[in-house]
Amino acid sequence: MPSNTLTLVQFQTTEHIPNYSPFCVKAEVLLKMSGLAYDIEVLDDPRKSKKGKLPMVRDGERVIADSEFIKRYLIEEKGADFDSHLSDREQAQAHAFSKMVEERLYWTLVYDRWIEDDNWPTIRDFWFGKMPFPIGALISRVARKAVRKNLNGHGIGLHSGEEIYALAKSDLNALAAQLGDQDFLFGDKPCSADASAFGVLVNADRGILPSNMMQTIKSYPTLVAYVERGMQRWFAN
Ligand SMILES: N[C@@H](CCC(=O)N[C@@H](CS)C(=O)NCC(=O)O)C(=O)O
Repeated sequence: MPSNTLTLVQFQTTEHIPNYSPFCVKAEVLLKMSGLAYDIEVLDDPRKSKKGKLPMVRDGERVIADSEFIKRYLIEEKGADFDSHLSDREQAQAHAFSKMVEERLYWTLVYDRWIEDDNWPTIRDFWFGKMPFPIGALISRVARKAVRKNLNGHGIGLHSGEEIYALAKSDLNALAAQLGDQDFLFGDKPCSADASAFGVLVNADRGILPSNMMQTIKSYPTLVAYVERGMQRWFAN
């Protein structure tokens, strides 16, 4: 029986990384930033969630699906304040940065993990390896096909790997330039855009799932330090 009214429903956590889903990390960071108490429930099949994806938050009878609506819910219904220390212009820039990270950089990571042939066997074994043969092999093939379709629907999957990594680099360049010598994207205090950026960057920097981005991000010492700062601040225990 959960002891807190708020429950974050997300994929299995691991010792290597807060969550292999950047959006689940984002939601958990927002919860931590809000100071509200919450429980965690693991759901490994996102099809069972309200919108077919994770994360999701449960508050008593209410179910809020999607990290952006979770953010809104925390602000509007729970009094959380993530961005009021930013000027209107900074809030607009923070919004643009979080959308760049979620709507573009995230998809380069998805490509990297699921489509890049060198990485796929590790990813396949990690997600589907525990399923009995031939079910795991079959489901992994169907899942990869669905991811490929999603990437093509987004448009990014129509590019070559080289082009996709170039797009990723331009997003990483923008993040590194915005960060400069600050602790967080807009100064010494984190805002909601940091929850989005940290979610993707910690996935690019850490964990046992290989990705091309993992190599790339090492050439951005400020981003690596940013990930470490976020880990210390939000996931030290
Ligand atoms: N817009 C959603 C995106 C969530 C999302 O894409 N979640 C992925 C994991 S990172 C998921 O659940 N994928 C499962 C699927 O598509 O089957 C949010 O902000 O929460």
